[in-house]
Amino acid sequence: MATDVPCFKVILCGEYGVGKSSIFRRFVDNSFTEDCGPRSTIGLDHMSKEFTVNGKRIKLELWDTAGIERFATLSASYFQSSSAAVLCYSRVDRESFSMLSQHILDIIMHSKTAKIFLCGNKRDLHSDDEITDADVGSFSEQCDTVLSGIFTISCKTGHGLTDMFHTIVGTLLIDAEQRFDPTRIRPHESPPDDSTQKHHCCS
Ligand SMILES: Nc1nc2c(ncn2[C@@H]2O[C@H](COP(=O)(O)OP(=O)(O)OP(=O)(O)O)[C@@H](O)[C@H]2O)c(=O)[nH]1
Ligand SMILES: [Mg+2]
Repeated sequence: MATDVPCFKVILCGEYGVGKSSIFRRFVDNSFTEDCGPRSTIGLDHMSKEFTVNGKRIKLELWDTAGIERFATLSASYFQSSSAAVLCYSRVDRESFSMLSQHILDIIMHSKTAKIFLCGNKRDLHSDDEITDADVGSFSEQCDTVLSGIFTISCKTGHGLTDMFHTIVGTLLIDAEQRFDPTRIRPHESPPDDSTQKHHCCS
């Protein structure tokens, strides 16, 4: 059945083990698996869900792949027509944090349209070398306007996930409305004729 509900494709990105599939599972059925079985996601998975944001119905289609896929050729189709990328790192894995710039380059290279949202997962865990808010702050300053939002979540406790999905969807909706703002389209206005243009040009 045809539906007028706008749909946004959102992809999960980031190093292996940061919790992309855990975010996906929270999204799908609000579950969490401590032991995910085989270590890495193989291939692709996607699932869509409808939300109501600011009184508007929208569909979010979330895509998951393995962190290792960064090096594989399926990248192009994964990124294709995505509205947003949730770029994940683990708060207790500094390596995953230092790889963020590389992932940002990948996203920008493969998708002209995707807004990038930074997501620090495993907030429930602590380590001596954990990523601090100051680390995140200075990284986002370096990124200038590249990041459209910054979140800290825990897939284990569920902290911050609903808020993250709602904020992402809200941001995408506002962006889409601004780009297709009907008040900026004036269909009944005649284009300036040649004489008008000449008048301006020669005056
Ligand atoms: N304590 C804690 N563990 C988490 C959290 N999120 C994920 N994990 C665990 O981290 C491990 C890796 O999570 P995945 O969701 O498989 O990570 P991934 O990014 O999909 O990994 P790849 O598919 O290999 O790229 C699993 O054992 C999860 O249970 C969290 O918020 N807190
Ligand atoms: Mg995975």
